[in-house]
Amino acid sequence: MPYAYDDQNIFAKILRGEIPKDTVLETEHSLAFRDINPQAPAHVLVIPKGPYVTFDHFALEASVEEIVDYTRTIGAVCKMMGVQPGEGGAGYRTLSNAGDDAVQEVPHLHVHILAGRPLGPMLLPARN
Ligand code: DGP
Repeated sequence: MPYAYDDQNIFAKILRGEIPKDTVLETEHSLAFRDINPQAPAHVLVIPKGPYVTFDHFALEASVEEIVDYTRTIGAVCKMMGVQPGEGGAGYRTLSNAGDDAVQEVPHLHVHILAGRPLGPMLLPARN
């Protein structure tokens, strides 16, 4: 089933300026802003401005220009945060939740960039 984009989701409202945001970086096709409920000392969300629900949706349907802009924006935010391991930073984690199993709360693609403390193992141990 193709993705249906809900333009009433909270990030669509942020993009339209209906809800305040703490902007880190804005480009032609992307927006980076601080997470309202940070899970690490530094926690930034990067979203495309286009109506994409998940990473796979974006990766398969976005234009080359959007993909390049979005990828470069994630890199630029890592640079601004000073977390690049190749530049003496202590590292970071990017993650993007998609769908029910991953507990995606907001149905607009967002990559989390988490940093500022040891982030532990990639996933919690399985409960089954
Ligand atoms: P996820 O579970 O991956 O869909 O994470 C959604 C994230 O969005 C979560 O870490 C909290 C954040 N969030 C939800 N509402 C808002 C909001 O209104 N403003 C900001 N800045 N972040 C929000």
